[in-house]
Amino acid sequence: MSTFATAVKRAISDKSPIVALESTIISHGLPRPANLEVALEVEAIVRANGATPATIAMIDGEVHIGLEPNELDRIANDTNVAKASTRDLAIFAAKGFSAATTVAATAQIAHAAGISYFATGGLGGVHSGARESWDESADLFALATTPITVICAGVKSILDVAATLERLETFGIPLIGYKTDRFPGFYLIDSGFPLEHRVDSVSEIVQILSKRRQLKTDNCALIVANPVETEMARTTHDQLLKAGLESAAAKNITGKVVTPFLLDFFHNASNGESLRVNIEIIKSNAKLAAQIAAAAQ
Ligand code: PSU
Ligand code: MN
Repeated sequence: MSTFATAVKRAISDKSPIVALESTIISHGLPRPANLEVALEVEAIVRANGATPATIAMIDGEVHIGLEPNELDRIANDTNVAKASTRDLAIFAAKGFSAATTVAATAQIAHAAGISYFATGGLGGVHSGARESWDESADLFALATTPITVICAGVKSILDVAATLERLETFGIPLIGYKTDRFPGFYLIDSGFPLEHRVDSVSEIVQILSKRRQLKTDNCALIVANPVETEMARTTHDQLLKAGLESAAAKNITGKVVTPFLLDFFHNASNGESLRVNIEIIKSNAKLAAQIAAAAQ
């Protein structure tokens, strides 16, 4: 059912560290041609920090764990690549479609393949207006049921952050800040909400992971929140957020296209600023994920 890239196959047999990477950010989260450049750089960062990258996607109905360069190119440049959450995987597989995987789908595929570390940009969560729309990312439920360590810059600031934090608590998903006491807001260093738990080193994270196994509380994800270093200008951010949400509402954007729409709105309207931050985020999370994976060996 799944095809493993050569390097990933080797890493599995050597029992050397592997970091899973999602592909929705490549095909639906970043504009071309930056998306392919970033995807390649992110893989190089994982390697430079002692782990093997495994970018996950579906190609012609087949799940790929690790992409060869031509496959990464296809995910980045083929406009027919769909967005697959967990529920879409079997349907797309049966139809022979190609699709990028979200955090939810990537986490589940990675776990099934025995991969324990996963880097992404920002997690999906509860959308603003969810009281009426019920729009809540499938990422939350997947993280509640998948044992994996996810390194991210918090949740996208386009979401209802307070509601998302409550849902993470309800689902029992542990959340730790890396060198921060504040929950990061993707484009922003601080989403405005505090974190209960902070760590200041990779070794502390490794210790927590080992305690999770001992206490058998490792049946869900552990989220490591790693804030961006140079955030987006706050005034630009707040203006764009308001305009983006208004535009989505005016255009009746619903369902799985909401997140790509808003990310694209930010990229178009921020003069490259949101793109710069988005790239910094994914690179820095990939680095930290590789360091954790290598240290946990
Ligand atoms: N973070 C990014 N860019 C993205 C995403 C996250 O920096 O494109 C994607 C992830 O794949 C995440 C998805 O799982 O957005 C959430 O989509 P939704 O809100 O429809 O669940
Ligand atoms: Mn949604």
